[in-house]
Amino acid sequence: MNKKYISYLLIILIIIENAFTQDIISKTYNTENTLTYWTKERMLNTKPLPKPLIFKNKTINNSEKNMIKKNMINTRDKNDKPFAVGILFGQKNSTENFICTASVIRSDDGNTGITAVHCLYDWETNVWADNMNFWPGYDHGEQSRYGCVAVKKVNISLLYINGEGLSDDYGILKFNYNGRLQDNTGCFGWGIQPGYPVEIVTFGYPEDGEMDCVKDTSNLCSWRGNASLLDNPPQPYQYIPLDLGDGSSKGPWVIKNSPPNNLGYLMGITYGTVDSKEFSEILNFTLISSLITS
Ligand SMILES: *[C@@H]1O[C@H](CO)[C@@H](O)[C@H](O)[C@H]1NC(C)=O
Ligand SMILES: *[C@@H]1O[C@H](CO)[C@@H](O)[C@H](O)[C@H]1NC(C)=O
Ligand SMILES: *[C@@H]1O[C@H](CO)[C@@H](O)[C@H](O)[C@H]1NC(C)=O
Ligand SMILES: *[C@@H]1O[C@H](CO)[C@@H](O)[C@H](O)[C@H]1NC(C)=O
Ligand SMILES: *[C@@H]1O[C@H](CO)[C@@H](O)[C@H](O)[C@H]1NC(C)=O
Ligand SMILES: CC(=O)N[C@H]1CO[C@H](CO)[C@@H](O)[C@@H]1O
Repeated sequence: MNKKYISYLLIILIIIENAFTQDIISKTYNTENTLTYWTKERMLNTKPLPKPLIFKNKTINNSEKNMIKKNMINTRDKNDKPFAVGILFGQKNSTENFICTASVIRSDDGNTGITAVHCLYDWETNVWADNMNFWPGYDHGEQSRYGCVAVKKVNISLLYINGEGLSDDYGILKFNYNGRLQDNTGCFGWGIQPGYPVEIVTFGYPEDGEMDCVKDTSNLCSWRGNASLLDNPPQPYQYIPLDLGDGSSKGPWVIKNSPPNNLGYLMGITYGTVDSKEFSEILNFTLISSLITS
């Protein structure tokens, strides 16, 4: 091959590389001091991040409200505590401590989690969260047998930043775990887009809201019922008929969950409340796939 041809080839390769990676930004963390920072006292005194406002220009009309009320159930299996769901502690701007809910999702390397981007990155100030660690199966203010795992890398989509925090609000965590965390905690599959209504279970660590459990941000709570589609501008959302509260924000919405054997598939992430209804975006699995592997 002559030189000119090789440099053409290189340019083409660079363009292809950019086409696949330009929409993703990531940050890598030094995890040395992450675990020692999070003392029990600090953990118990940390507040959840508030949910973002959604539908800034939209109110839900009465016929929609009635549709939302249909399908409501509120049962809870007391054994519903998968290790694949956990609490995420972190710091904003190296000062303000916060908690979010995160979950382990299936990946080739076995050490991948998902939560909302607004737990990881502030699009208004361009500041990354740091000092993050994940406690799989954390409950009653106590760690599970899997303890605490530092977050060593996060990947988020530029679509979230370009959309000023109102779309694509989910990001990928890479855990600093010696081995494959998902083989121990279990994990949620992903990639199935359901029809509606669809039975789901959702999990979180609420400090308020309408879930039937002790709501002090240290208990792993769950709710089962039907999710429906709100096929309306500004974009379609899926919703359930109750307010899950702050702290449960960013928790997983899961279909085909039949414990103890099948954890099921992630199909949503708690995003925001309007009129006592909890909303999730319709997940873009192509985006999730590229956040994990591209
Ligand atoms: C309420 O919203 C639903 C769903 O978007 C729409 O089909 C219906 O026409 C609206 N009703 C009124 C009275 O605006
Ligand atoms: C969910 O919706 C389906 C279809 O409308 C219905 O058959 C089912 O009973 C609902 N499930 C719950 C738990 O309400
Ligand atoms: C972040 O922290 C720095 C230094 O502590 C401070 O100057 C800045 O105002 C903070 N930014 C935000 C958005 O809180
Ligand atoms: C889903 O994500 C992919 C990859 O980032 C993007 O190309 C595509 O436009 C997105 N689809 C929708 C419906 O937003
Ligand atoms: C983040 O994306 C980069 C490339 O875009 C990829 O190499 C890396 O594996 C991804 N990280 C995670 C945590 O999935
Ligand atoms: C039509 C309308 O009400 N637009 C408003 C939507 O919300 C943004 C931000 O809150 C406002 O700036 C617009 O005026």
